[in-house]
Amino acid sequence: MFDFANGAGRWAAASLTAMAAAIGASAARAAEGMAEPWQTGFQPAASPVMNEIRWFHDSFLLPLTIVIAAFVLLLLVICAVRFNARANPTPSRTTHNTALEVAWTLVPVLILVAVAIPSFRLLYFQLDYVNEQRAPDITVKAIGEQWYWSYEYPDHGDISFDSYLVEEADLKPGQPRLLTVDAEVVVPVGKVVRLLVTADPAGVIHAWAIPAFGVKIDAVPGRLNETWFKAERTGLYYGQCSELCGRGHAFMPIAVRVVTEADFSSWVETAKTAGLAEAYRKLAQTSQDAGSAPRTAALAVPARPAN
Ligand SMILES: [Cu+2]
Repeated sequence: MFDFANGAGRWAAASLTAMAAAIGASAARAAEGMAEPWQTGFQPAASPVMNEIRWFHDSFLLPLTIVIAAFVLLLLVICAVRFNARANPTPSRTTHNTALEVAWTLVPVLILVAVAIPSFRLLYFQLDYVNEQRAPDITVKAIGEQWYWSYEYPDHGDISFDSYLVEEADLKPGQPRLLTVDAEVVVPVGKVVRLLVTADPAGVIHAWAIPAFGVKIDAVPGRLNETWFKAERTGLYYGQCSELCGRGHAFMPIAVRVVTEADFSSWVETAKTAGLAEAYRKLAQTSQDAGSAPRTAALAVPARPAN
C-alpha cells in the first residue's frame, strides 16, 4: 500500500530541494539587466523610478494584499466552522447592522485612497524628471519599426542607427538569445536621459521597455511620447518590445549599455568622426564589460523571423 504521509513528505522534500537548487542557480547566474530562469520578483532596480516601483510593490501593495486576503480567509473559516447547519441549527434572523455596513463601505474606500496616493505620485514621477532635476542631460529618440528599433541622438551631432536582433547562429558566448542586438543604445551613468518614443508613421504601435529602469512606454505612429531614466550603475540592460505589434514582435529587443561619462564622450566623438562601427569597437575595448555584440551596425541585415 502507498504510504501517503511518507510519500507526500518525500515529494515535498524533493520539491523544496529542487526549488532551493533553482534559486541558488539563478543567484549564481544573476546577470544584471535581464530576467533569470525561475525568477518571480522584479529585476534589481537600476534607476530611481524602478526603486520606487519596487518599494510600491514589494513593501506596500504585497503586504496589503496579504493582510486583506488573510482577513477574508479568516472570515470565511469562521463562517464555515461556527455557522454551518450542524453547529448552528437555528440561524439568527438579523438583517441589518448600520455600523457594520458603514464600516465595510468606508474601509475599502480608505484603502483605495491609500493605494491611489503613492500610485499617482509614481505615475507622475515616471513621466517627469523635474523631481529629479530641472533639465535632462541627454536626449535619445527611439523609433519603433517593423521589426527593429531606430535611435537618434539629437543633442550629439544627430548620431542615428538601426538596432537589429542578433540571430541565434551569430551569438557570441554569453550573449543572451532574443535579447542581443547589433547596435546598443549607449548612455552615460548617473545622467538624466530624456527618452522620446515614437513609431514609423506608416507602421504599427510598439512599446519601448527596460524593466530594470522601470520604463515602459508606447511607441505610437505619428505621436511623440516622452519619459526618462537615470541609470545608476554601468552595465548592459535588456528589454523587449512590449506591445503586440505583429509578426516580428518577439524579435525586436532593446539593449542599453550604460557606460562612464568618459566612455560615452569617446563613443560620441568616434561615431561622429570615424563612424559607428568604429565607435562600438573602441567602446568594447575600453568598457569593462566583456562580451560585447558584434560591431557590424553599418552592415546589419534585418532579422527575419521564421514564419
Ligand atoms: Cu513591436
